[in-house]
Amino acid sequence: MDDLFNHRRNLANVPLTDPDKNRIIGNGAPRFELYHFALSVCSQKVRTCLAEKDVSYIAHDINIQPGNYHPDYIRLRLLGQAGRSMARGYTGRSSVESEGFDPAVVPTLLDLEQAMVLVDSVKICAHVDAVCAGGTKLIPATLKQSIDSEIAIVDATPHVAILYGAHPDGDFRPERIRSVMPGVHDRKIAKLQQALEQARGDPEIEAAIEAKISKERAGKSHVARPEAMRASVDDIIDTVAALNDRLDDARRWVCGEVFTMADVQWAVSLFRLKWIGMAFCWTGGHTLNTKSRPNVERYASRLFDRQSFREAVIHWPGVPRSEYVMEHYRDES
Ligand SMILES: N[C@@H](CCC(=O)N[C@@H](CS)C(=O)NCC(=O)O)C(=O)O
Repeated sequence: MDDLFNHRRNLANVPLTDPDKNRIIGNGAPRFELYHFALSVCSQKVRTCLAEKDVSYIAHDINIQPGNYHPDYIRLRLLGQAGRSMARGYTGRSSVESEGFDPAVVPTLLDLEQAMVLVDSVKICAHVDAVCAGGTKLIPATLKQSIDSEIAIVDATPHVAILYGAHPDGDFRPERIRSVMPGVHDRKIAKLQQALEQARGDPEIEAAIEAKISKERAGKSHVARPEAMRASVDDIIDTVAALNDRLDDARRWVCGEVFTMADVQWAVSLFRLKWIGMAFCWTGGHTLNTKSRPNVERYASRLFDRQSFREAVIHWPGVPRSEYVMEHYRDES
């Protein structure tokens, strides 16, 4: 396994030479290598987790838009598939647990000490917390059950649907997203078809790319169906309302007095909602949701002030700003 790990890692890293996008984060010898994308929510969860743990890692910011499917990256990622079935359908969610394994996404984490390839931000974050003694203990055994239950809720939130698709009764997404998303699935499929032609003769990569094409076709159909998009947005509004009911003044963080992995995941999720124009889930005053959710509002502002989150998301180079989050950049000189 170590030979295969090293071989695939070396090949995947050949094109990753731009020093601004391929750099070491933190001090000391890096224990991990992370393939990620600045704007990707799942990458943001992992970066925030790594910042909380205060570990050093090699970060490769790979451009996944509109689909930079380098076969050597896919080959490396496939080492982390671990028997999971490939994702072929689309519900607007990206949970590996419910949707399956996608060979052409970020994040992927390498544990260089264990020669291990990890896919799925949920599993990656749990692994990092388990093997790194330093920094914040993010999954203390006494809170594991409630942390897992919060993480499952965030993991099942249809973040992907609201990025790629417009609400049929009014597109609230930032202007930059509204202008680039039309036709995105067709552009991804075209790129994948090119990659498929290049991969002919390598059945492992062919199967992976064919599965990804099926998923993108299903994605195209989801965002084109008004009832599917309405359901995705309603699902998120309900999820935030339920979070509001679980939070109260006595709880600083979602599982109690200590900051945990559940807060890492909620920070990223709630910031994405705000970034995309869905802060109305807790501020109310919108035709899609009139009710305010004050517990979520207070909780979100605590999360967005967290140092790890500011470093890994708000001020991470390459995370585009949307008109909805400009207040978080006011302190810049
Ligand atoms: N649940 C998976 C999701 C991975 C995923 O869907 N990543 C997205 C970004 S958040 C991606 O790379 N999308 C690019 C594409 O599908 O082409 C995880 O947490 O690792």
